[in-house]
Amino acid sequence: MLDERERLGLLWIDAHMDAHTFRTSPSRARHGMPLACLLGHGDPRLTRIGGPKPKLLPQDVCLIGVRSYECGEAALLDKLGVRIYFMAEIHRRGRAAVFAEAWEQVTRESAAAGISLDLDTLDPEEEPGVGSPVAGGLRRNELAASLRQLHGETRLRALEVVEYNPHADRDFVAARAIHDLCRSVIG
Ligand SMILES: [Mn+2]
Repeated sequence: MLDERERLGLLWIDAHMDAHTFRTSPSRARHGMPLACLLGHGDPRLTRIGGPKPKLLPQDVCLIGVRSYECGEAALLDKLGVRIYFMAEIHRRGRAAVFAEAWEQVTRESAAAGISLDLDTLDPEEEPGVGSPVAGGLRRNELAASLRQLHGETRLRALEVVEYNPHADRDFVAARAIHDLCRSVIG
């Protein structure tokens, strides 16, 4: 079990859950497994990277923007009690309320937290150059506004942006969007 000083929170912003194990994944694709691994579930060759303990506790993790998933991974997160904000809830309650509540959850008991941002969270109309586009996502300016809410937040220690595909990008439009999104938090 992780002690308090070791605990890190994670805001997982993604159209997908990425919470499969080899037992549940139809495709067995490793890129659908990182969140399960971070929570200590899956193949030990993956879960033990960086040491034998789980890297994250379920109560320190929130998913935001999910709208495409399979039942095996949903069942794992449900069993663990990980809070998931599906797009439907974001539309119903408002983006600002959801982000504020999720950030409060991931920092409630942890020393610090990070954000993993998958660009496929964004609506493919605005962000077509991702590996697994799913309709019905967040608008770029909405996401930027949410990240701006965290500007100056000292417990935010890391931000990763994943799924940028330079081959699908035209005239650096998506690259500039990523730059702007990062600047809205750390600029
Ligand atoms: Mn994704």
